[in-house]
Amino acid sequence: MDEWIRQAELWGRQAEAWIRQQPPEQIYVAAAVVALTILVLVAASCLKSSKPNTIVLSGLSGSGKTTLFYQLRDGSSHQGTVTSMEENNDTFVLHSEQERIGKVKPVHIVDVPGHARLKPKLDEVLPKAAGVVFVVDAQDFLSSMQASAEYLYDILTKATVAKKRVPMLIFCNKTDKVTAHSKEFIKKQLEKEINKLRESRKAISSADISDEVQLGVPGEAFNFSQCQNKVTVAEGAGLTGNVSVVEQFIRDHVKA
Ligand SMILES: Nc1nc2c(ncn2[C@@H]2O[C@H](COP(=O)(O)OP(=O)(O)O)[C@@H](O)[C@H]2O)c(=O)[nH]1
Ligand SMILES: [Mg+2]
Repeated sequence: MDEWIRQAELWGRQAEAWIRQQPPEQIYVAAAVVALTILVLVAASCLKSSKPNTIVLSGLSGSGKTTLFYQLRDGSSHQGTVTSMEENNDTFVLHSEQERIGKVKPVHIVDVPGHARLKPKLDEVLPKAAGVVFVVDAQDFLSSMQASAEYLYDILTKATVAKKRVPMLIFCNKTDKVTAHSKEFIKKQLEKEINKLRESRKAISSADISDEVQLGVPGEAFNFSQCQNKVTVAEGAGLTGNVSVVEQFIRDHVKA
């Protein structure tokens, strides 16, 4: 033990003598390089950890959010779950990527129940969102169209979504049913409904308007390409596992 300490002391003295021999500029440059490297590494790790990895599942209740959540996580639909009031909130590696070799970044997915009294929850999760999946029941579309468009309008006019350009995927679900409407039809109808909402909300006295962002181009019929954030429409079925468009959307916006 004593010997070790003596050896260490010897090395310490040798190192000190060596440093004294070096021109001082060289020491300063070396110290500056070390300091700079540490700074860059710290900054890089800060940037990395602040990148959001949260995907928000939204949409009316009954549209299929919970089914989609389980399908993404477990690769099965957990049949028998009733339309729920509780939210699902979990961080996991997508089921479809569990077999992939190498590192896969886990995704944080929040399923926000569509019940009106739970909607404040959205304001809490949207600022952290890397993307929003808006689930629409394509089979029972017509009866829920108006309510669905209103909910969608509320999300698209949020500053946390529009200004931060949070990408959105409108997922036309339940297309395993032959009577389901096509995504082209759903897109057109939702645009029409949002156009109507825009007009009617303009008519309300400005004091009552809670919209944070004006949607679309004044004087032009609304369509999703006018949104500041990117809005895409795709179809699939959570129940039968046809969710690859959702998985792709997640991977595009939560970098592995
Ligand atoms: N045919 C069909 N039914 C589905 C699909 N996804 C969900 N459902 C059904 O729709 C109902 C509501 O689903 P759920 O996930 O609870 O909706 P949530 O209220 O949005 O969470 C359940 O009976 C599901 O089995 C689908 O892709 N196809
Ligand atoms: Mg649910």
